[in-house]
Amino acid sequence: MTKPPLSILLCAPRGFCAGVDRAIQIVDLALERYGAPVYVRHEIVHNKYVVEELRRKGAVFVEELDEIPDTGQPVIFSAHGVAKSVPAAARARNLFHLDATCPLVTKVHREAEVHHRRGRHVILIGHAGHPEVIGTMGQLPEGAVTLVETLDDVATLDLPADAPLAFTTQTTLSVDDTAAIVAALTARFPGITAPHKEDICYATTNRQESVKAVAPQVDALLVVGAPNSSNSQRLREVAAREGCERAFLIQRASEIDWEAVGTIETLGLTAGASAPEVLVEEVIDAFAERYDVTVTSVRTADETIAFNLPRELRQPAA
Ligand code: 10G
Ligand code: SF4
Repeated sequence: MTKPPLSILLCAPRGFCAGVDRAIQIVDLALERYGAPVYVRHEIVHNKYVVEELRRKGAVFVEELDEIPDTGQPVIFSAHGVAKSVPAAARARNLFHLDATCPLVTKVHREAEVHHRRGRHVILIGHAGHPEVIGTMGQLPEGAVTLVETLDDVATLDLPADAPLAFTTQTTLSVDDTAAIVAALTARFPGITAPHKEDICYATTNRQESVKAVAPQVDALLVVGAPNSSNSQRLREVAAREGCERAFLIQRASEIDWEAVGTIETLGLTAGASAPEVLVEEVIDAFAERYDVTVTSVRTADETIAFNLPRELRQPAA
């Protein structure tokens, strides 16, 4: 039987960003250098496949430091960043810790600190409960940061009109939603200090741009990524907003809902910043079993950025 044709438009850039690449390398190198177990606080990045691969090599994932026994083995903090209390607790227990926080998240942490030192109250735009938001809020004393998630939150902000203010954002937000929230904030508080450079990172921005280019051209669009991955969720939303009614987030090929995807001639495909390329290939293979597939890359930006490893892992092993 002949297969129907299917044109797959593959978004580029997609998948691993420099922060994710670095974080996974930190766990891999720590395992090589110090042997198993290596403890990791929180999923190193929000991807089950990545976590399982590292677990197989000897990483032990925990949510809090008190789940770790007293040990000389390394403890790694996830790419999303941690509150100041976390390294403090590690030091108090003499735990050898390595920080896999993305340098672009650390940049936001330092910004928040500078604002606080200069007497500004910090408004953080982000999603409540997300580990990055918990980490950024935890850079400053309780009450020094107010979280806003929506335009409604901006409208109901209860702050003195003359309070010196600054805002920062989570790095993985929707570029468009955030622009609207920032516009509302600056309309209500014209004196508010903005970040020197966007806090939404280059990877988030580029992946959303590419989806914007592809979504209007396809019958359906799949985002490979985890349900707890903020940047992946945003990609699915962007596709839906660009008019692609059949936009789905899937962890891997086995989650493709063939009925929901329906009859298609064109498919858009991308992956969140924490999703490995092997899972994208798996999805293409799954379509190739049912369709005569042609794959075309739609590239909207080039990415060359790479981050240094922590000092401890750059030095040659003793
Ligand atoms: O998109 P989020 O923040 O949920 O994380 P992720 O692990 O899915 O992707 C990598 C992004 C970060 C580490 C947050 S800066
Ligand atoms: Fe860093 Fe952006 Fe990747 Fe987050 S999504 S790890 S901020 S590069």
